[in-house]
Amino acid sequence: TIKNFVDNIHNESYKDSYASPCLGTNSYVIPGGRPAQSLDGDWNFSVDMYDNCLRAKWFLEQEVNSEGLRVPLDYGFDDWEEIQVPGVWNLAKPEYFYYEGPVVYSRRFSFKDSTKGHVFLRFGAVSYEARIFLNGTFLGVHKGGSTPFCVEVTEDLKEDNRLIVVADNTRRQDQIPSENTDWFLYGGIYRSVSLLCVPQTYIKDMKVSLSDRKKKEISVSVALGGFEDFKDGEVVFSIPELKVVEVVPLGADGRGQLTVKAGELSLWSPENPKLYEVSLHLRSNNKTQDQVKDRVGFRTVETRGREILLNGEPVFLRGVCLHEETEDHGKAVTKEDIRQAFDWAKKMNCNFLRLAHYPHTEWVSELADEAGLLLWEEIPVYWWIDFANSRTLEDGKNQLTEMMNRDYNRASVIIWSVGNENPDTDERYHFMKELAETAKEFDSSRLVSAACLVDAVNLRISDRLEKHLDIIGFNEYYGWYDPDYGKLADILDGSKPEKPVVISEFGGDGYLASGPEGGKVRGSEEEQKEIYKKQVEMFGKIDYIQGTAPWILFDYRTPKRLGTYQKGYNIKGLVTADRMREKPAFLIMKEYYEEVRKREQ
Ligand code: GCB
Repeated sequence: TIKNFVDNIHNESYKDSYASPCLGTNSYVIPGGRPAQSLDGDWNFSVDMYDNCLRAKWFLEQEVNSEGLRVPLDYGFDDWEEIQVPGVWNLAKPEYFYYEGPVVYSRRFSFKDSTKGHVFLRFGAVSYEARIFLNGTFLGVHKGGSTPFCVEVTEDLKEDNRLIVVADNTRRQDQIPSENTDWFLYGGIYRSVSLLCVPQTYIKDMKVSLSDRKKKEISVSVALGGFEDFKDGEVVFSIPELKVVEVVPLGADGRGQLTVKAGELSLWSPENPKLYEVSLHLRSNNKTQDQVKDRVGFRTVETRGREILLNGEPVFLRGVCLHEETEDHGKAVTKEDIRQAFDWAKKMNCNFLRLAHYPHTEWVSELADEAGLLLWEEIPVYWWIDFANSRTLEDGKNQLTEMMNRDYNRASVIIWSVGNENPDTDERYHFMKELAETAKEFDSSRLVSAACLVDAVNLRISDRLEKHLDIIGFNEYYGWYDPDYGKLADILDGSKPEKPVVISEFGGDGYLASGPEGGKVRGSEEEQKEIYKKQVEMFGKIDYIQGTAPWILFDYRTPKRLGTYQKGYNIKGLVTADRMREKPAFLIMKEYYEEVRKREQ
C-alpha cells in the first residue's frame, strides 16, 4: 500500500499508461447526416493542474482502492462546477482566462441501444490532448487541437454512463503548434460531442469529387466498417437531382470505387454555389441497413503556368485571413459568428478566405459551400516546429489527414496549406516536403500551398519547398515590420516564379489614435491605411500574383502582445475585434477588389 502511494507521488511516467491507443484519421467515421445523440450541454469541470485524475486514477471512481486505502475525496465529479460544452474554459471565469494545463470534464448520460451495431463517440475538437474514459475504462488519446476524432464505445456502454475527458492545452516544444504562436490557444472541449449509432456493417467513409470536368465525371470512393459480416448486400450511390443511381463495386477489404457520368451537372463556383444532395445506401435483404447523406458542389481547381483555374477559367483570389475567434465565444464560434465574418468578407468584395492557422470548425466550409466562398485550410505548422522529431511529423501528418478527411467533400475548399512562415532549414524542408506529398497523395483534386517567408538576403520569392507546392504563398510586411518598400519592389520585380503566387499576408497595426492624417502616428489606423494603399498599388503591376489575403479581417486576442498599445490583441484587423467598426484600410481593400473584379469581367 505504501508502495502504491509512493508510486502516485513519485511516478513521473504515469502518462505512459495513457499513451495508446492513439485516436487518429484511421479511427474516424463520417457522421454523414445520421442521427446522433448529442452530449453537448452542461458538464462538470475542474482544473487539474497536477494531473491528479490520471495519477490517482480518479476515473475508476473507487472510494477504496485495491489496497484497501480510502482515496481522496475530491473526485466527486457531480459536485463540481458546471461548464458549457462546446465552450472554452478561458471565458467561463476570469481566473481561467490564462490557464493552460490539464483539466477534467465529466458528465453522466443514459443510453438505450435499440440496434445491434457499433456506437462511436465523436468529438469535434478538444484542445490539445484529450484522454477519454468511459465507465472507468481508458479508451484512447487524441492529439492535435483542431480536428475531429472518434472512438468506439460499443463494448463499454451501459444504461447509465460516466464519461470523463482529461483535456490538456499545455504548450510543448514537440507539438504542432509549438510553444510560440501569435494567437490565443484556448482550452477545452470547444466543439460538439455526440454518440453515433451505426449497424453491424456501416458506412465509414464516402468521398465524392468531380474527376473530369469536360466529361462531367464524378468519382466516388467508399469504405465500409464491420465488413466481415456483410453478406449478399450492395452499396448504392445516388444524386436524385441528376438521376444518378449506381451500385458501387466493393473489394474484399470493404472499399469501393466508382465513376459516374452526370450529364446535367451545373458546376459550383462563387457565382453559382450549386449543391446537390448525394447519398449512399447500404442495402441487404432488400432493406436499407445504413445511409449517409451530404450536400456537395462539383468543380475543378488546377493551375496552368502562373494561373489558378477554377472550372478551367482563371480566377484571382480576392481574400482575407481569418482566425477562429470572437470576443464572446473564443474559439467556440457559432454559425452566426461565421455568417457575420462572411458578411464582412463579402462587403469587402472577397471571394476567398484564408483560414489561419489551423483547421476551423467544419461549419465554415459547409457555410462557404452555400455562400460561394473559396477557402484555404491550414494546419498549425507555424514558425518553429521540432522538425527533426519523427513523432512531431506523425502528429502533423495526422492533423493534415484528419482535416482533409473531414472536408474532402467541400467544394469551397481549394487549397490545403501545410504551414506558415517556417525557417528554410534542411529539417524543415524534409518535414514539410513529406506533408506536401501526403496532401497530394490523399487528395489529388486540390492544390497544395504553404505561406512561405521571403528570402530576405537575396530579396527574392524563393523557398526550397516551392517545388512541392502548387501555389506559392508568400507573407510580407513591408511598410510595417520593415519600412522599406524599395525591398518589396525588388522582390516583386526580381522574382521569376514558375507558379502562381498568393500574397498570403501583408498589413500593419491599426489602433485608434488621434493624430494627423497621412499615417504619421506609428501603428495608427491612418498609417495602416497608407500601408494598404502602397501595397495594393505595387501588387497591381505584378502578373504572377494570383491572389491576396491581408492580415487580418478582425483584431484578435494574443497573449504574445500584452503591452501598452496592443493590450493582449493583434490589432492588424481591418475591422475591430467586436466586429462593429471597419478601419479606414478596409475601404482600400474593398476598392482594390472591386477593381480586380471589374478587370476580370
Ligand atoms: C505573421 C504571422 C501571423 C502574425 C502576423 C503579425 O507573419 O503569420 O500569424 O500574427 O505575422 O501580426 O505579425
